Amino acid sequence: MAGFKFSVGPWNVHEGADAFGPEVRSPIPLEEKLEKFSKIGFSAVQFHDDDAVPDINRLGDEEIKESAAQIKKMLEKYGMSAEFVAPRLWMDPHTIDGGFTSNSKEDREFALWRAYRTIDIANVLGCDKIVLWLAREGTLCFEAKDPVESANRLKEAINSMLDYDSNIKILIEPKPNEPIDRSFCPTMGHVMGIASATMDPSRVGGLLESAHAVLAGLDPAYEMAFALSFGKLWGVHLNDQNGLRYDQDKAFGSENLRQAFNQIKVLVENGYGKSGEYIGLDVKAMRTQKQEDCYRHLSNSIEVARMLEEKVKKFDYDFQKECIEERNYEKLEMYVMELLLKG
Ligand code: XUL
Ligand code: MN
Repeated sequence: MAGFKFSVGPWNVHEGADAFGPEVRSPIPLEEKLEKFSKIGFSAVQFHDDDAVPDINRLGDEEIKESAAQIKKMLEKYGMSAEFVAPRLWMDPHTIDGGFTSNSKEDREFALWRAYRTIDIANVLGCDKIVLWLAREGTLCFEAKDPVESANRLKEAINSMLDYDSNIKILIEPKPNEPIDRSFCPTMGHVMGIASATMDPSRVGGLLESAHAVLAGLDPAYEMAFALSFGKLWGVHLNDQNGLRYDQDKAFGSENLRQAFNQIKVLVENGYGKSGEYIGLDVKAMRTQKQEDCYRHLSNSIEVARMLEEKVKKFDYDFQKECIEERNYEKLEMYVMELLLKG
């Protein structure tokens, strides 16, 4: 059977509110989600700091660790691990103008405080990966922030985190837009550039989300491959996206099967997972989905990833070589179509 280990975030089972309409499903307690996740086949959970410690802003540093210890026990009960913790630097009144690149010194300090607490939580949960989705580190109005200073602020914030804890690894999850108009770190190339400029490049890498790459007009498989070539693909968020729209987080493979196949192909061919990396999903159920079947997008995505892994195993590398020698890429392309379409 499939060799990949899968992870998921509690936010992937959500209430279905969107920018134009209210919630359509009722909230599910974290423990119930964890139990269901383990039954579906997930072995790890991705957390935001306040997924693990809901009242984080109101608690002292030690209380935050005590609260995280409860989650650790809950994970153990269901035989699950924590994959990463990510500071949620986009919901708070202090992060209206961004976190690490906010124009307000006080808000930048708040962002770092949350980043340090995120590291504390990760330590309690027993994981060394900190994910930075830099949600509002960009602008709605180009002239509102100095872009050079902003890139420097990002590097400084990452250095402060690396300095705070000598074990943690930082995975930047690039996204070109939404909720901001333009991001300071939109692609995996930017992530590699920032990583190389930090005080310890060996501890800064990337997490590639398929939909974010599509939003940047790029191929997710090539974005993954680029990070792999630096030995820095430490996480993925598989999902799908219908072109340049809002961030859709559709079930993996549901829009572009060939693109999904090539993501799995790149991961399999490069031994992704051999150092303990998870196949993370970041998928959301459609707003129309009823409460009673609100985990189906997750089991569907795992199923598609596994089926595509089987297709990758069937890939005929001798035939590929023959086509390449003949420079007959039409023949190669049809072979891929047949592989995907025939049983
Ligand atoms: C947002 C997104 C986040 C990150 C974690 O687009 O993908 O859920 O994955 O903060
Ligand atoms: Mn994501």
